[in-house]
Amino acid sequence: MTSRITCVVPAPVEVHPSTDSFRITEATRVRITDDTATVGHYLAETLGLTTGSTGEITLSRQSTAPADGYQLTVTNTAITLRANTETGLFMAVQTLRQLVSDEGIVDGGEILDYPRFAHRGAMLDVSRHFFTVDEVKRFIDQIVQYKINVLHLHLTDDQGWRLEITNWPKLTTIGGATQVGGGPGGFYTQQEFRELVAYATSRHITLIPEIDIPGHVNAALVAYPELTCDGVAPPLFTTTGTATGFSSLCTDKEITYQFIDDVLREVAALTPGPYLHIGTDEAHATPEEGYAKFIRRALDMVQRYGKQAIGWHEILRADPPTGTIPQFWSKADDDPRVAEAAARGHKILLSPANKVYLDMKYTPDSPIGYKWAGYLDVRDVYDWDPGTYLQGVPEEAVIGIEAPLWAEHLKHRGHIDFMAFPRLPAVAELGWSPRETHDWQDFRRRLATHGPRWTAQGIEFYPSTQIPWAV
Ligand code: NGO
Repeated sequence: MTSRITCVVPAPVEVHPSTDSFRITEATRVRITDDTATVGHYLAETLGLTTGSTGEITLSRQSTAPADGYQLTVTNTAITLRANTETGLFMAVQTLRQLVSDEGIVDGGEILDYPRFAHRGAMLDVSRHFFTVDEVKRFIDQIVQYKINVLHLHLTDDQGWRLEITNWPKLTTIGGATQVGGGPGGFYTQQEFRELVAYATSRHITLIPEIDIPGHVNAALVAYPELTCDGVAPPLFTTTGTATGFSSLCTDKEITYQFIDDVLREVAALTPGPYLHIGTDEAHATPEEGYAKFIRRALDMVQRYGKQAIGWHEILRADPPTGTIPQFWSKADDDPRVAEAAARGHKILLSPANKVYLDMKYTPDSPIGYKWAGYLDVRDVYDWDPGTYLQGVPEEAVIGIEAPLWAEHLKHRGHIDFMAFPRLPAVAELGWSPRETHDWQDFRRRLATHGPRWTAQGIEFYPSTQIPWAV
């Protein structure tokens, strides 16, 4: 049996296995001090241990690892987690969890670890199919195990508006009433959304809310027909349709700007993180001139409410200021407009559809998913380099990577599991691990040992034939 310390995902910067091993028993305690209490309690809760003023498992806020990195040492008698920040300690806990066997044996050795990219994200679309607060919390607990630190929530689209806006209540009572397939849909009250944000924060996840404008807004137009140019309410949209980008806010009406100002102000106030995502993709029903004017006004609002804007890469059509982050999502590895933006100083967020769109089928036999960007089995998702992938976009310009999970085909949480696992851990490794550790054969060997762990956690993963799963 190979040591679990050689099976960590994402691969750590340095791993030095030893012949020691620590046995966790009912008597094992986590030592809590003032500056490590929060993560210490989380660790104890996760491993089912008690805490005390002494203990064999200790956490320390002094480390030679860079911020958000950590050191982890396991000997026969002690486990030590060291980091300069709480986030670093939290990451150390995630690694430690992977070292514990069912019998409580922790393989010995030393790890030094820190992330390659700052932004390691997953996106969940709660518009096409609605997912409850508990379902999103469950997803958060799944992804933090792989050191994902950003959750982007796609809160609005043609099929449903999922966040309560107090000044525009019909957005949710009417616009949130259904979903793809015509089911009951749903939405988050502001109180529920705050609860989600707090949960994410407690897991060292930055939550990025997305309000997709000026296109992808059919649900809002049903609720408030005054936002259309002809004033006529369209019907609710409960299919995936054949046309994308068929709806648009009317960029010539002043009420449109009152509307987005209210929405962006309320969303900013609910969000402690630095970013607001304003969509901007596939605005095919918005006239070109209206698009640029609209985006610039929206960007001014985002800035006024103290946030930094992210938009799908079409946002570059409006020549936004360099603080705006384009999220690249096409399936080509070359986009001159994105390369120019990087050269001007924009940070780029990478979500190439043919690499990390988790709504794509794995193979032609997959029961759910799209295939417009290709079939993406684990190796397709793993075998590329975000630092060199997009022509003219050097590693320094890349803020990180994000795997979108669009939900046209995700009817329940089992579908989230199936599409995210095992692919999301592959994306997480691209975001976290140094390029030098990148090795498909070694990755499949390590990943194989995680299958039983997912099964124990009730994650209904896809057993890709590319991985030699352990049983
Ligand atoms: C596109 C589109 C989404 C779809 C998704 C499906 C972007 C940024 N806009 O990605 O509305 O849900 O494809 O794969």
